[in-house]
Amino acid sequence: MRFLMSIGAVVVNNFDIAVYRPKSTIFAANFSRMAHKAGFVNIIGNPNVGKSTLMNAFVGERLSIITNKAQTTRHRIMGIVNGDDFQMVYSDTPGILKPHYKLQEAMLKFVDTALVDADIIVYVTDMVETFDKNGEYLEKVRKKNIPIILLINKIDLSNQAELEAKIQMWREVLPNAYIYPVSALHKFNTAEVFEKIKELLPENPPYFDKDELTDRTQRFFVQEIIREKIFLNYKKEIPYSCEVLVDEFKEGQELTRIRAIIYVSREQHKGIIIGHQGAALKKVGTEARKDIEQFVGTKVFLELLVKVQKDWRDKDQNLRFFGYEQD
Ligand SMILES: Nc1nc2c(ncn2[C@@H]2O[C@H](COP(=O)(O)OP(=O)(O)OP(=O)(O)O)[C@@H](O)[C@H]2O)c(=O)[nH]1
Ligand SMILES: [Mg+2]
Repeated sequence: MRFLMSIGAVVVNNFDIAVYRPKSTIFAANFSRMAHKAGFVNIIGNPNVGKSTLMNAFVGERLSIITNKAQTTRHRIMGIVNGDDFQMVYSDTPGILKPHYKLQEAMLKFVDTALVDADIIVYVTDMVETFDKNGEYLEKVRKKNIPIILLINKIDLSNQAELEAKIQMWREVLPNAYIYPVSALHKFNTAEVFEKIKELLPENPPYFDKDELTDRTQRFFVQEIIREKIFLNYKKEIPYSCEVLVDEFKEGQELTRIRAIIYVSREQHKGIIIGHQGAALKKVGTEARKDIEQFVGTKVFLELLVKVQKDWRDKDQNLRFFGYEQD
């Protein structure tokens, strides 16, 4: 099969790729014609490989925030795609890592639950990483008796020979996976993966109302948008020191008033967030407000405050307060 990868009229790359099926087809499907399909399609993988970009591409909405820094996603976020006879419940999850503080432990727990309740696992890797990173999670994936789809993302950064070598390597590592080379950024081959997921969904009644898009609240997405702007505007450890909570959310017909607090884990970080004469915080506020206006569909008045919550990343009580507790 020949795939032409193009963005508009510009051909970015020209790949000649077979879509690899599992060596053993253990998931023979036999659906009655009118059966309803539904399932949890859980996206997992190492940090920064493009999980959130993929989830947004599948769902067709900008639900998860995306930055070029690792560990952007901290929660499990569901994105639901509904059809007359199917419901796909996608979950974006934090990248797999070796935890160094309690926040990271909580992030990893979201991955663990996603591994347990998945009907289909979408394991994401990219053209850069090697399979031995976080090998124990791959072992867990390998042992699952459910369909596994392995996505090799960011193929736009690569070439045919490198890709073929990668596919060969992953066929050895996950012999039962359906392997798809993709570029989530350019939506290359993602529609084909979407169709495959639909085909592999198990027969189930819907888990959520058919008009639901996500399990998260508007407040949550506002917090995430602000966090995204922090990730994009500050360097080094600063974004990792921050958490955002919406403190007030008043919806009006034409104007939504939002007050959010940015919590930092150290006193010194407060000044950096605010910047000289408040310029840095103002920039974050302006960028966030524009996105929030699009999201809520009204004009937005956004007030941002900065507070120190010392070492919040290592305190159970703080983590609960910030919503990192699991059911
Ligand atoms: N070149 C290229 N970049 C991509 C592609 N997909 C995602 N990216 C970029 O990779 C970076 C990380 O993307 P995310 O979707 O945030 O990755 P993630 O796996 O969710 O990362 P964490 O939440 O930190 O675990 C961003 O800068 C994306 O724009 C792709 O297909 N090609
Ligand atoms: Mg992410």
